[in-house]
Amino acid sequence: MDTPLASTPADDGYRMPGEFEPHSGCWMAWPERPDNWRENARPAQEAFAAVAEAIHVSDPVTIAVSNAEHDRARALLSPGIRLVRLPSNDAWMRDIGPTFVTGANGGLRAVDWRFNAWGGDHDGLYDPWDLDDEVAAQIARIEGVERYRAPFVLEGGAIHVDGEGTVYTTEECLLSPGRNPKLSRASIEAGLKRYLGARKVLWIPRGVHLDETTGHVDNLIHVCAPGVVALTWTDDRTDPQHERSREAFECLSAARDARGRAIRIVRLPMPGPLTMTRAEAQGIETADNGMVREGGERLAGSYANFYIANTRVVFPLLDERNDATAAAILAGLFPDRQIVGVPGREILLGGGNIHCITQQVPA
Ligand code: KQY
Repeated sequence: MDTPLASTPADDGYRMPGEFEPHSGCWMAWPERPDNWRENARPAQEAFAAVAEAIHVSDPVTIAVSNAEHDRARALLSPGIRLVRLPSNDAWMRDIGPTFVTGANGGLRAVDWRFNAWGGDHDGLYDPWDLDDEVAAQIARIEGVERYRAPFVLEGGAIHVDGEGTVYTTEECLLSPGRNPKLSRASIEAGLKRYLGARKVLWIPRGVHLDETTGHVDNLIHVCAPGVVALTWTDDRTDPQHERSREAFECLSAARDARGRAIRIVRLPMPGPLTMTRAEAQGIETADNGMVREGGERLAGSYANFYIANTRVVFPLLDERNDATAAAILAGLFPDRQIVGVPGREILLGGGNIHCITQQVPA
């Protein structure tokens, strides 16, 4: 089982289901690196624990944790949340975990993408990233499922799917020089289709302004159902996000998905603009080959960065002026699920949000 399969999911009739399809569980990882999470990651650990508890009401949660942090995590979490001793360089399970694919016969398999910390030697966020790159294979082993090792760099946050043949991504991210500089757009598109069991790739130009992942699609949009997309939006034409969101809106309005449907686009307000305070920045340690944080820097906050659990949608509370509006829009998009807000600022300070720290296991 530790040797990757030589075929691809498309060869074997597997596909990545939409996140809105049923789950058997959800994986997360425990934050601890002090050069990304302020005050030795203690506030972030509380935020991650709150996300885990909110999801666990609906989807059984497993958290990967280092030996050093195991007991602390155990003390903070409900007994029903499973902890697995599995080290990583940081805690972005969407990006370091496997993307699960399912077969028509109900089989479950894992896709293990190559991971290079969002840009490798070109503009990666830290070095080394070797533990992160091992996580997907370890999770496949723990879940007892066979694994495909994709021959190119990709993170789970760089893609969204509708489960019916459509992949959504951004050019800014997947054509960035730090990921697959030797691959053409056509080969990346072919790789996405083969490893996600998809037929059509919709390329949105850019992601969220100043997103340090270089434009992850999961911070800009969320696929809520086949043919229905939530898009982060600001009406403020002077804000750099306006042009990015408008481009995405125009691109998706003109597109047809793999089934030939027009896409319904629902706008979610952009929180803020939000910035890191000087006190928050001072609580983050500086390290060689790590991230640099400064007070006043703008944060890439987005309500689109939520997790669709079986019975609820867990979204980040980011801005009192907009949280209730975001919740009301999500309630309209997900009438059969409870909408649950969890404080998201501490996660945002690390560079992402709830979608970035979770990875669903399809039922
Ligand atoms: O957004 C994500 N999927 C990951 C964010 C990584 C930030 C690292 N500091």
